[in-house]
Amino acid sequence: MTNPATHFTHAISRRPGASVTHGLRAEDRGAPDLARLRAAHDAYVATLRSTGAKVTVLDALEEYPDALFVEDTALCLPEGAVMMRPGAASRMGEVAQMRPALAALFEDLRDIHGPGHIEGGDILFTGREVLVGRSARTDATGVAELRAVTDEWGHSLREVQTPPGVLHFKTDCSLLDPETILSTKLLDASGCFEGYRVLHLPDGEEAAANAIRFNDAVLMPAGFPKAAEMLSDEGYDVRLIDNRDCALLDGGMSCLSLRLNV
Ligand code: CIR
Repeated sequence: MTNPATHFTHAISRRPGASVTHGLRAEDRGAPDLARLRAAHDAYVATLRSTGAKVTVLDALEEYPDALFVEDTALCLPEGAVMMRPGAASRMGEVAQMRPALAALFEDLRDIHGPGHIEGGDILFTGREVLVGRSARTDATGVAELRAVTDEWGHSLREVQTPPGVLHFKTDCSLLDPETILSTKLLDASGCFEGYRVLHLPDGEEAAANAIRFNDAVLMPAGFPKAAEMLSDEGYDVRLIDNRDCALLDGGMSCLSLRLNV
């Protein structure tokens, strides 16, 4: 049997709108190049499809500049999906826009009602547990509301801490296989990955931490040669995606899709 944390029948992504140039960013390093970002997004979707998965690409949402970062709107588990409640006020409305797509696929669809907040970028499902990093976007109340659902579904949820100044937990880590995590040294130093094999990003290439294992491929941002070589040497099928423009908006490989089995 394949592991539902690494192997997927489907993914959902959303075409970037022209308004993506106004997306949220912690630090302004310039606006993304729309044409180049769209080309990179097309390549990302094609790479997901090349693994045999069905990928649904939803229409752009101009009123939500960050809507291409669909991962933050929901958590998909084998038992069902949970609609999130983003901590970024400008992103709250993205959840209702995603709901119909998931309602068509999942019989059991839950909602985080609040008052807490939680974003999908702070959640790493490893197959053996659900790790949730508290962050500026994800608070204790939001985590507690998710825990009620994951308890019911029989998953153990462990609350950990996203390092200060890091947008999301998964900005700094990825699951490479059910036993192996790719992590920055900074995040791993918190001890949150005890019991896993951890591969550290080479110094200076921490920005490659947000990768995804998707079926037999590992998608990672181009431009980090030492990290790519390390993963290839470990036997992973590394596929490089141009992430220059999404990186200006603090986005990476995981943010651009919801990955699921139905
Ligand atoms: C934001 O600040 O919400 C977006 N500009 C980036 C979201 C990245 N999402 C993710 O890491 N899951």
